Amino acid sequence: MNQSTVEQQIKQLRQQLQQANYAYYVLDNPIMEDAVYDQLYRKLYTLEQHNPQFITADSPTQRVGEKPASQFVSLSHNIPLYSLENAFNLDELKAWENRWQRSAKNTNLETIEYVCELKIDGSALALTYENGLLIRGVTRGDGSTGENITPNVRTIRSIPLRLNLDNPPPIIEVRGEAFLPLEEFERINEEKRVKKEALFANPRNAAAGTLRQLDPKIVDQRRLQFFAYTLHLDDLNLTTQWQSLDYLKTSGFLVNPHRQLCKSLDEVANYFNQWETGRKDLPYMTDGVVVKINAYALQKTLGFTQKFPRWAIALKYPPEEAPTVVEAITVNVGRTGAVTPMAVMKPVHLAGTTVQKASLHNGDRISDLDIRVGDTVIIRKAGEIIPEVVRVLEGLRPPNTQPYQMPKRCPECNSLLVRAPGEAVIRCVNLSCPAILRGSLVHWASRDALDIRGLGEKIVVLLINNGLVHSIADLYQLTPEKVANLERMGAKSANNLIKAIEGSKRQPFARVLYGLGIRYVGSVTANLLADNFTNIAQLSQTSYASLSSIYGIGEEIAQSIIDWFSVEDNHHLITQLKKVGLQLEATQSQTTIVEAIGGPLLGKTVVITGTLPTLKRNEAKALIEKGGGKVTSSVSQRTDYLLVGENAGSKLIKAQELGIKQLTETQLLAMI
Ligand code: 3B8
Repeated sequence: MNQSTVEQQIKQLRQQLQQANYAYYVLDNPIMEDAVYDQLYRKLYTLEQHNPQFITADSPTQRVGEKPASQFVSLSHNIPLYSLENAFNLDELKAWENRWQRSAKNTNLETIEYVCELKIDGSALALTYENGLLIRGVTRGDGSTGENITPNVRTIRSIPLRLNLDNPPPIIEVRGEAFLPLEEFERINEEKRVKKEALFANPRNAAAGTLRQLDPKIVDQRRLQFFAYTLHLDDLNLTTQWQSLDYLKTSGFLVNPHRQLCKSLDEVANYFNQWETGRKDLPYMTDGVVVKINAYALQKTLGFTQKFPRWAIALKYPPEEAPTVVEAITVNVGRTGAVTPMAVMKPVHLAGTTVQKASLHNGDRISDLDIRVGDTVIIRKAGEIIPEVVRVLEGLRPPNTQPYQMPKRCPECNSLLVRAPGEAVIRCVNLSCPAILRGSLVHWASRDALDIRGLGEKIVVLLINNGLVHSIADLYQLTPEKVANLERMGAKSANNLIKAIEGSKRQPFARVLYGLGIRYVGSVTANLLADNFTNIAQLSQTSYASLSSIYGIGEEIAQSIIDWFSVEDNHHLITQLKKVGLQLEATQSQTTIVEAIGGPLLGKTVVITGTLPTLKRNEAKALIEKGGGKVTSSVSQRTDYLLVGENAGSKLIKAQELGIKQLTETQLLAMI
């Protein structure tokens, strides 16, 4: 092969690989198989190795530099890299609008355009391209001086080494956010966990830490990505931020697709609210929304303060994760006897509330995460629920800490704790443990159960400690006189409490069932039971089979109900509750499906297949359930009937093989 053919071939390969890279990393729309890419890459690599005179900086083979840097060199930014001012709510956003309007008095708000972008939680980078070629990548640093991390920047596949422009400008600076996709962040931390190295606290730290890695090979293994969001170009045909984003996209950058042009702060607020939940489904971290004035002319008029541009602001979402220090680990015994460890922490602000306690779930989780007293941890509030500890910042661990040991004995009654096989929780199984009684009473009085106002944990503890209450039924023996003797209880609150307890006798059957605190019987299941059983006697005598045939009651729930009624004390409790007048029968409206008990399909499992002549699938299902049956989706040994319609497929064949009885729609209708 002569020199010019080699050069030609190298060029062609490079072009093919560049296109493939762009399609894969930017468009997320691969144009060739990975194996094909690898083959072409290897071919290019070999050709270049034999003809080093043809190696160019923008070759895909040159993304990962050979040698680790000994240190990074500081570089001053030609144009400072400002950061953004923060607004923490919509009022502060409005205040910002008022402020910029005062400095640009004659702007007409009717014609204002804001560009909203998601605020990517990563690390800002400034990239310089000379004649289309990436020559430099620098971190933000303090805004005026950053570090030259070009070799690392080159490993980021969504950063083009050469701009995708026919006539690239002589010089252009592109700014954006380098970030680690969440999946990649988890992978890296998992790898670190295995190697027993300190974990990264969050994707932002992980991205920043990776960019400052001296060995580009390590950077290359951690697949960073980059969203471009501004450009600085001398000869500017572009007049708006929106156009610039389009320009960046055409030049070959990854631009976040979720941008939006808004004509008022109301529209901005909508965008912000929409992404508050939407962002949880994104594969990368966002911590707010960036609001920018679209028109460059107005941006120029407004200019910058010492620290920030006046024409842009970050509207932040409340943080859902925060670091704090574990001051103690305590255990809590719940009403089921489950022993739950809790971290007591230095109070910290999180998603709008002050948090001091976090659930640690169970002993296994504590040892998996190796949470110790004294550790700095990251806590997270997922939705509205109790915060949890997500990880330990092991680098901040003080000396002489000890791994945590779960207690062997119940902290309340000192009996030995038990761990059932296959379960992560340990339990106190002493039925007279005060913690269990306390938990049961608090649950009985809770809002979705009997809703007894004024009977919270503090009063429950007082009642128990003064020997006034030994079971739920004892609540109904209390009198205003007995209660008024308790500390901090006046005559009035004593009366109110007794009234509230009396009032609970009118609560419907379903709430009583829920209040009993049968394991796995939440509000929904309790309602289902009240719908299916006329009274508690009927429920207590039912079989496992008929319970589990109720749609919505799985095997675990059914077994738990059977177990509960097998305890003698529980029968005693029910007798007492009945005596004092609690609702242990379903009212009329709750018994509409009571025909199900003893229905023609009682305890039978039915699978539906094919198109039925008149009934829709959900209608057939409702009918089967009305008859006491249960509908499942696949045919097995346990299927009793196959309801067959037209064009039945593999389910029919399987049912025939297993000798399962078949039903037609007409037969079903006749039955029920
Ligand atoms: C001006 C504009 C800083 C930023 C900016 O997703 C400025 O625009 C900036 F001085 O930091 N993290 C974004 C993001 C960050 C910035 C930005 N736009 N989308 C981000």
